[in-house]
Amino acid sequence: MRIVAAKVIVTCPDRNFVTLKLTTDDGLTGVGDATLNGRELAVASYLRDHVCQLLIGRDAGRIEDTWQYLYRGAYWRRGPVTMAAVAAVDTALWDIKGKAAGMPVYQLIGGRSRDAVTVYGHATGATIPETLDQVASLLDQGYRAVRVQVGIPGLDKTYGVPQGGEPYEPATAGARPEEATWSTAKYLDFVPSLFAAVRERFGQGFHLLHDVHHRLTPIEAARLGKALEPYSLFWLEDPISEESHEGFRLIRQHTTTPIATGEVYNSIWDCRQLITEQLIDYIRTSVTHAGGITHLRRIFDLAALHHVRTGSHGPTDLSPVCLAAALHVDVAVPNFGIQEYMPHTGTTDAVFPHSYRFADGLMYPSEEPGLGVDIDEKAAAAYPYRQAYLPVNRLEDGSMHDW
Ligand code: CS2
Ligand code: MG
Repeated sequence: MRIVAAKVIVTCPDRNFVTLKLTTDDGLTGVGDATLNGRELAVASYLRDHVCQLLIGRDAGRIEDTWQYLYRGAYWRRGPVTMAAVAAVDTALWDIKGKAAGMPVYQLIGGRSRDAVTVYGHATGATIPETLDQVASLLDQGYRAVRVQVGIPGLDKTYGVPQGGEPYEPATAGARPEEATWSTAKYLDFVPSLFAAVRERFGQGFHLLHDVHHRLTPIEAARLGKALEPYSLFWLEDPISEESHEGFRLIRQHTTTPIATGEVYNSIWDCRQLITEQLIDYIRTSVTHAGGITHLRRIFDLAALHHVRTGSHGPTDLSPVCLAAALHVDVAVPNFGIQEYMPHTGTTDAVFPHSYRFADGLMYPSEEPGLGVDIDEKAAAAYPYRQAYLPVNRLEDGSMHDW
């Protein structure tokens, strides 16, 4: 089973996606997501100009060897661009292997460890009442876990809060990133009242999550974690920027609020210390940004040894190909925690036909051979790439800050 074609498809049905499609000499195809929000063309070029030609003629069945070949062989290892490219190849090869074996991929990675995948949905609003209404709607749909975000009085834009009623998409089309203003003081003063309002109205009967989105110092995060303890959060996500692992140690010293991080990590080496020293409770690495199914399982296996559970990143800026693959991993790994689920738009779903499904707060991976997702190249061709950037954040005095 030799690879005879490797195609990179860039499409923009509402937002940009980069997909790798591999074809073998016996006509099997496999797809992999390589989308890196705001830097899509860098990964597309890495694949087109450096990787695709290396795949032609290779034995499609040698997934681990191909992973090592692309990782070690690049000499320049790790990093978001390289690992998204390696991930796309790896994911496509698992898709092909499942089709060749006539089995869904989860059967190839150990079979089911559970009947379904618990997901969390996003409730967000410019005001607390708006967010509460979204919580109510998600609970009505059967969600057992809800992430809440809210606008902060005095700040024009806040992470996770859509502008103008549009579905939330952080990257905005244009030649320059939008600039937002941030105030930690305004945020820390206001955000606990959101959790008080949620628990007061809906009680404790569901998991409650929040994404700080990398914006606090360790002591500020410790203070927030402590202030939110009465509301028994499932997790507080990305409280600080991820480079400094010591910062998590300081947070741990002050609060028992569970901590999740890892969506911007690209390899096991980025999160090994946090996992082995149990400085976090959930690891949020994703199939697309952490080197594919092969490497993600390595990270999750290490986490399983250290009481750390999975909580994969699943925003709409990762394609349905990534979500399909994530559900196969989620249903198989022993230390599953939860999966993020932001439904893609109908236009995007039409470009990426798939057979995974959502029902009553749970998701089910496809039962078809392979991953159970594909890309409709004709439909994709109708949506050319549009330059878009993630916002940047500045403090009120103009200093650059983490977005
Ligand atoms: C976020 C993402 O979903 C999340 O947890 O952190 O929405 C993140 O902002 C985007 O993926 C960035 O592209
Ligand atoms: Mg996040």
